[in-house]
Amino acid sequence: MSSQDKDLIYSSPQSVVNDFRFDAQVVEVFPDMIKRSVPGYSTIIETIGQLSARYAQDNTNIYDLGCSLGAASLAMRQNIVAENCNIIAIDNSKDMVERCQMHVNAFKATTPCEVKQGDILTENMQNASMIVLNFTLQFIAPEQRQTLLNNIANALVPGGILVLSEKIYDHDPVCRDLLNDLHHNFKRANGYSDLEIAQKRAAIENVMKPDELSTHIERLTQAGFNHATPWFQCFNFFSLIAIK
Ligand code: GEK
Repeated sequence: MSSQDKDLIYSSPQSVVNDFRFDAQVVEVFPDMIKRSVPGYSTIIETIGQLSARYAQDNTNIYDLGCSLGAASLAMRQNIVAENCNIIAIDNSKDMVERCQMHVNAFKATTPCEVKQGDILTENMQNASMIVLNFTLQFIAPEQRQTLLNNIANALVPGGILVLSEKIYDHDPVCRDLLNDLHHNFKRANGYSDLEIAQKRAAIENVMKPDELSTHIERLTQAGFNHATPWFQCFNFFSLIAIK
């Protein structure tokens, strides 16, 4: 990796730490940032690929909501065995979408992948057998999350699956502090300094609002999913599956 690809955004002291944005500066270092910041990210992406082999149904759409650079879309594209599927990768950041399109263009596959700039809150999803929200719901305003989950459940065909990965807020302060400390140790072990960790936390706290696990399960149940369970946890990072 060249030093240009390394996430150094918060490495020098900033007099004012602005709210985090998915802009061109973040796009440049995103693969390094997410791998060094999110425990289990590679495992989750790989498992999304495996799940697409099992759950993608013939003649349906597959949505990757908040696709960033398209890691989940690419994993699904390599693994889907169902015929005549269409992957739709959506992100509202222009910079992310432009780079995602380049990544998608770089790989050949039989399943088409449409990359589009848009707001997942207004996307008219339909005829879907798999929908991925990989660390995206936490950036949606809390009051809009149930409506989005309802739209997702309505868009899925019977037997369709949602993969929902999120950072989780633990209600118990002792457990919360421990999980936060373990996550910070993970970041330190991956080369982030205490200054970088502190400045990133300040930048993200207004834009990323984690829910409790019980809130996620209640929302999924209310949206009409018949089955919902976490399949992955590392520290305060979870991934859930919900099946209609
Ligand atoms: C991955 N899923 O690598 N509409 C569309 N996109 C949105 C919206 C919205 N309303 N709000 C936020 N985003 C990816 C990682 S990152 C998570 C997802 C992270 C987009 C935002 O622009 C960003 O690209 C993405 O959601 C969240 O598997 O960086 O922690």
